[in-house]
Amino acid sequence: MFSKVLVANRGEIAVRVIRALDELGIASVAVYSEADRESQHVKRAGEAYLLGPGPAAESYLNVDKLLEVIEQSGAEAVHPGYGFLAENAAFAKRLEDAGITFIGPPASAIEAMGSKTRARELMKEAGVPIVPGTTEPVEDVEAAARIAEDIGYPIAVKAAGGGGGKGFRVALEPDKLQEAFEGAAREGEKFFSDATVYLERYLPDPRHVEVQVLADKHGNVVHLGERDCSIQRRHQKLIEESPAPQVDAELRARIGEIAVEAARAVDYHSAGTIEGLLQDGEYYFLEMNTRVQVEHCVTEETTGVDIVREQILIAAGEALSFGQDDIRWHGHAIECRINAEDAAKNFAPAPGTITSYFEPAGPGVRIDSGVLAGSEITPLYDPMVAKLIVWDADREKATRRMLRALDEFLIEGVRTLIPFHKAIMASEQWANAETCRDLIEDKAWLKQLAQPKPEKSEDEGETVERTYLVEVSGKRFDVKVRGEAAGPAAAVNGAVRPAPRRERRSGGSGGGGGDTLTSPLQGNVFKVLVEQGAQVEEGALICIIEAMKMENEITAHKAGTVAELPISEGAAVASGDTLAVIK
Ligand code: MV4
Repeated sequence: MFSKVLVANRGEIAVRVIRALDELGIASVAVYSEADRESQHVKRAGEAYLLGPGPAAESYLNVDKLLEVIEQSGAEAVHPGYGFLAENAAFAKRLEDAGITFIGPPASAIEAMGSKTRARELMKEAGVPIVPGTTEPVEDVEAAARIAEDIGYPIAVKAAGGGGGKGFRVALEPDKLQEAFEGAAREGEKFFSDATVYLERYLPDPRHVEVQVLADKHGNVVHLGERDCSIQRRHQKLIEESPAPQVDAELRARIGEIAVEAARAVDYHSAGTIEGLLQDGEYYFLEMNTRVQVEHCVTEETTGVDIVREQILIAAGEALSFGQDDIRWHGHAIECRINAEDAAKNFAPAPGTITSYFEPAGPGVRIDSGVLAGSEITPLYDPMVAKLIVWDADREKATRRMLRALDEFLIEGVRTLIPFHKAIMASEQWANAETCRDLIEDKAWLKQLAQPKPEKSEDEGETVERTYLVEVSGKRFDVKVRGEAAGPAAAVNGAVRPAPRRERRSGGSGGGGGDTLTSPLQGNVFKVLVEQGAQVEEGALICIIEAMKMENEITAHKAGTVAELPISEGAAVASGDTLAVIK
């Protein structure tokens, strides 16, 4: 067994891995960026090393610096978490070459599954069902048009280097194919330096169902059942559950076997996930994620298997201590991702400092998070603040428990998806186990989730909400007072009236003062959707800023005329930069 392991990640997953290491009696080494000096993962680890400045390219993705720290610390193995270097075959290979154990699959398996066309080819050979379509790259639009006639419309065009929905376009009919083809190729080139695309039949209303597998280095492979992750927005999963509502024991055994075959086909070891589409009882392989996933927790809750601990034991060469027949599933688990985002404003990132933080607890409640009161949610990284996972005997009870836990969860200072999750959990669509796609796209429905400005708001003239204790004839009432940020409510509180600000710094898609729309984050302008002089409504899409491989929609903070538009596609912007002036 290892005596010291380095965790090459941050946030909740770094804390999760450190917890597993603690329980195994293994010393932990954290790494951090300048933006993460005060982060929980740093404080919880046995020792910690600075990697570099905030941007991931200069810190969490800096392989040379990481190798230096690995040597300096004497760590024998590295856990990559998810994101960052987790599915980087070159990184896994460099560790292998340096005699350091990568707590993950062999570099060859990462590579094989990294190319989606290669993965489809391998799976087809192994007898794993794939979505009907090509396993070879499609040369050009003309070739695509010929092949598409055979597959039949609608057609999904996907980038070979993609995954998770990047470089995914749909052509509903032949005259839309060129646009879809070029869009997918462009995005593939941009994000993966690979313009290769392939075609699939587009399934109109599938469920996203994925199977968790564990494989050791001795040829033992088991599956831990499935998760349903159909509630997504722009390919970002928001809610996951296990078991999948549409999967019974028989189907579970069938798709479990498919997943085990898929893992065997690439000589897999470690934890992995086979993602697929389920439609009308048919299961089709989509891609394999060669890492521990954000949503692994729901499977841990229903099976009792500690997936991260198993990853570490497998990497150390131990054989799995259980077989397929030992796996039993109990009850129902649901996970809600608590992101610092504003659902009422196109899910715009809502970075800031968490001023109050109180986690729910009680029976069947689990929180995986990396923050406390005082933590800063920086626009540099993923906006996930915490994962709220509940378990109960069945789906209906788990839903009530989730609603109760969401009610207990108090996060102040930043806007979060808590109101969004409450609304989904209380919806008829969720109760009927529908994908809720119409709700997530319904601007009017989302608008009613608008949250008052966080208490610390420095924007004048905006509504904030505060809670006061009032006793009337000895009975206690919590009275919520909504008022102007620097108005009477603040005066009652004894707060100092903040100086008016000339410009909003964290604009983006917030409401409020001034004509200037500023960037809430650092990134690159991916698309500009308006022209100078255009009339826009409040909430209209102005541009898309790409940061950390995520596309962030920036919407107009007010209605008016676009008087200035000092941005162009491809240009870099910093947080606070002016994107548009709307008069
Ligand atoms: C598809 C699809 C329909 N047909 N592929 C790809 C990445 C992942 N985020 C979902 N992806 C899809 N691939 C074909 N051939 C539909 C989706 C899809 C989806 C599937 C199930 C549940 C929710 C979804 C949301 C967006 C896209």
